[in-house]
Amino acid sequence: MMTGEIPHRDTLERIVGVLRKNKDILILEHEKPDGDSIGSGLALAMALSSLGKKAILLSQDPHPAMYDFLPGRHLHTTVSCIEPEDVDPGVTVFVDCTGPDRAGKALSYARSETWINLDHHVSNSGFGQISLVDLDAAATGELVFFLLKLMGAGINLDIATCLYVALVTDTGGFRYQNTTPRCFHVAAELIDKGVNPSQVADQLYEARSFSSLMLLKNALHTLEVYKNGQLASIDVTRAMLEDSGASLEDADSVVNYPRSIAGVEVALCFKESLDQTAVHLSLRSRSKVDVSKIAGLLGGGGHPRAAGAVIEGTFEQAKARVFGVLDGLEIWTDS
Ligand SMILES: [Mn+2]
Repeated sequence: MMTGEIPHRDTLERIVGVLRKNKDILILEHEKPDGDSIGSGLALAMALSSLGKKAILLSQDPHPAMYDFLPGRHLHTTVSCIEPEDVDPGVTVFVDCTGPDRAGKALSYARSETWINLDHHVSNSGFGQISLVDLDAAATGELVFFLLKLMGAGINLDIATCLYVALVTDTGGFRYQNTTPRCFHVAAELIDKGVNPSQVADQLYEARSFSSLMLLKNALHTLEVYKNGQLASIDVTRAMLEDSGASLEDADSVVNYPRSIAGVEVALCFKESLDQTAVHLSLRSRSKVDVSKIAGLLGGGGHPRAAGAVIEGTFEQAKARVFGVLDGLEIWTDS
């Protein structure tokens, strides 16, 4: 099966032109990188390396351990391991970043004149000399796939695995509303390259740590529903993290549990920061409510079905503020 036509051919050709002209290429992920940012970044870095480029994939934060199985890790580094002076990129590619600031501390390394913006978030600011923001792309990895095809970079099994992980993670295992025919066509081509879907799923979803389950056990005690069962909320406190020995990244999947309740449209997960000065809010919705707008009201952003915000203050203050905003929305029905 082939994906046939390449979308955004003109923009992608401009990007290929810039990448061809430059030897030193810096690729930036967003803070707290997810499977899409990591998979897209590693795939692009490996492909550029295979074309003789000096590609560095850089992020503010380390990759979560669940992605340790991915190839190409030798091309990735974090800001704590390299100085800005050690990097002299001719071009910088931002993957999966709504704006330059999303790169966090890695932004100060982007000293090239040219920035390329590859993303699929509705809240993308359109930054960069060349910007390709495709809201129909299930993942940024889908855009990297077409870029590599156009560039004539061979998509080997290593690159295919990274792109496949980008697709799987951003679609929640091909379950969310962003799962499109095109996304499946790309996935099929990657499987043709040798990706083993069940092995990848095993690595991503069936290899949890005991401590992450203990964290979930504690968090489930706080599960509550509101608004006639349309809103559900769960808490992850610092104490729960300490008791369970789980990591902050283990808390990322907790929001899926309130979202999985029948009838729930909006799910919230409140995660207390380790210094207890802020709360990280994750928002998810099932099919109707655009949670990126709710996150926007709280100073955050994201996708219609998955968004987030950081709220300063104690746990109680942050929760009160969020519920105050949610109470003011006319999205809840009586039955
Ligand atoms: Mn993404």
